[in-house]
Amino acid sequence: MSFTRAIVRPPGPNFHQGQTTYQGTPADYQNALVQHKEYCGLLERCGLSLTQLKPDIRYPDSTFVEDTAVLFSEHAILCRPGAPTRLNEVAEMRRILGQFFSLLDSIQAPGLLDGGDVCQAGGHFFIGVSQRTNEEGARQMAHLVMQYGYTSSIIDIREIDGILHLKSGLAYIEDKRLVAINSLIDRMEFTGYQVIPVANGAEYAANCVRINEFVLVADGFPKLEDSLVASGYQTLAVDMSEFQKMDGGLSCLSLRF
Ligand code: CIR
Repeated sequence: MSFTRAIVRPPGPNFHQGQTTYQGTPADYQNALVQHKEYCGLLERCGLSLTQLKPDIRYPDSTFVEDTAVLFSEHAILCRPGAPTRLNEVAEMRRILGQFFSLLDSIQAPGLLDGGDVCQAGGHFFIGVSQRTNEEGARQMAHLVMQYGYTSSIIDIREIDGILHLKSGLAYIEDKRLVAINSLIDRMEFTGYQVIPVANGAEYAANCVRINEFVLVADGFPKLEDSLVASGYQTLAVDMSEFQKMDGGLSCLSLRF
């Protein structure tokens, strides 16, 4: 798949007030801005032109734009985020995406779906049911992609500790290859894919992103980078520590298309 654009939104000064399970030192806004800038620089290095939205202090989690929409081919599906504090992030994204996509589908109540639970693997979608995405939201998503000729499988991650979304523990890096945490690795839905495992304790690294000829990875996980390089990929690493404190991964910081 080749990408030419991405939508990003730098964090606002109240970014640390977003949803998180992390209980350590609060995320640092200035440092987050620096990390976000580096992230944007790497997206540009991958060949993407960026649409930078303004920080929106009404929604402290709105830097995690990926949860508001699922984009594929010429299609855009607006999500219905499962955290009530995030539900209205979608309204502005609808307006922005309207500039690029002529037809916008959307997940309808009582369905709830976060973009972080949707992992496209070529013509197939893995759709997570999580603490944020309910069965109805996953079912609607599966139905919408089916209308466009894609297949899907639904993966319930509610019993898996330590991951917020399906993509917190799973990435598709093209070439029929997935990167996955150990608690997902043996799922029968992944039959036919080569799965690159992420070591216990390094689960955060699983949320990597293939963009054109590169795989973007979180800095500080050399074993995964070594495995990717050994499999023939070129990696680019970025420090994500402030976003990790807010339970956010690499993929969440952009919508790529
Ligand atoms: C949240 O809890 O909604 C945000 N603090 C983090 C969202 C991360 N998004 C993602 O993994 N796709």
